Amino acid sequence: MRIPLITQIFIAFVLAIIFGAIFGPDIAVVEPLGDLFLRLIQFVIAPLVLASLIVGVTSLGSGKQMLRLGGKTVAFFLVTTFIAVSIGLAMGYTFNPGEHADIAEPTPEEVEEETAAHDEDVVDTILNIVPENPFAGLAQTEMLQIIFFALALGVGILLVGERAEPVKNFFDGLAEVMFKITGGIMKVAPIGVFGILAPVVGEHGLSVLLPLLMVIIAVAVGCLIHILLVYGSAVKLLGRISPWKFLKGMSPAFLFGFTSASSAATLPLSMKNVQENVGVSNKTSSFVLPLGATINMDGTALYNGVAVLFIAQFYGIELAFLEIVTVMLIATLAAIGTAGVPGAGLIMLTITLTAIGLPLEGIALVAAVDRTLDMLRTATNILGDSTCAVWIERSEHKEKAFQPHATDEISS
Ligand code: DAS
Repeated sequence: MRIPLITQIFIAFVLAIIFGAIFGPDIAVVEPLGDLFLRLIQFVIAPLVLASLIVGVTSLGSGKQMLRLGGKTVAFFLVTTFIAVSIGLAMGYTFNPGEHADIAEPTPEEVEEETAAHDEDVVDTILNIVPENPFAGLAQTEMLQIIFFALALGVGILLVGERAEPVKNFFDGLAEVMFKITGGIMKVAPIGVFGILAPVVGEHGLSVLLPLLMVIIAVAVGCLIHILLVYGSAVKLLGRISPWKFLKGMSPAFLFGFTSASSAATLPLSMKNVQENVGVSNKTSSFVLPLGATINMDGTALYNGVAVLFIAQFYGIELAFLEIVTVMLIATLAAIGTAGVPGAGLIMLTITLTAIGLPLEGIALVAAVDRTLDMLRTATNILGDSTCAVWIERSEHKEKAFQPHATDEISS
């Protein structure tokens, strides 16, 4: 009987606590296991982001009508994702989950050095988004440059159309290969989590883990705010339907997304609910929801905001304003390349941490409670996709919109 990966990671987390508590600082001997896991994650990040982002952009399809509808849909996704990561950062600053970690406070000289390393001029940061050489950006894992390169290639493929089909197929294949390799790497995540976490507990004691509870609370409160405020007002003001009717109608998909932690697995139920209970047409839901399950991740972006601040606080690193802006940009754009499968948000967090130079070891800390966090962010992702479908339905069909109708069996 195969133990699910997320359970294996949780078992590794418990073992790390036990061994850390028993052996104390001597457990540092297992650190290379964690370092190896982190190097494996860093090894896939650049090609994974490049290929998955290009696939996300080119999944808009070609043709004027598709590009118009796709443009509106992606614009909505980007706005709500940007708001989500902002709410996540606000929750991180409100709950300060990593503040009470008793990791040794850095000396003033270290803080001076660290801050200097993070301080950058606004203009330089913005100019640095555009790579002088895209392959150099890839080689140095310059996240914003990789994202810029991927968006440019994706849009270029869309504009060239038919003749660029071989290029599109190449990146479709590369994305699939990179997801497969990432899946393989995630299989050794339990060993990596143990190798990273046990020395942290060994050196700093059990109390160092209390902040994880605060991370879960911060993400849960943030998702609730995002759902009630952002989605509630969007369906009311843009869709001109009752938020209560919308939330009630989407509740089966919301709950399935929560338990399965997979937007992709929830897609058939989301489409059924949004058509039968909310009244969005099959045409609109068949375009918006599959696209949303692939490139729209409000819950994941919100989680990124909380987790980045938690890890910075945990390691006593003060983020500069520009780094906060970078996090918002990365979390918004990287969501396009994050797959709707369990644990995808953890990979996206790696991208954000790499972009602003925060310790990747923080991944092992949040990985331990990732399953709970994944349920919260996936359920939010589901509602984000259907909120967009409500707006598109109203904007495309005006007064003829929202005729609830039975759906024939939707192929998953
Ligand atoms: N589990 C992902 C999803 O299916 C979200 C995530 O991992 O952040 O939407």
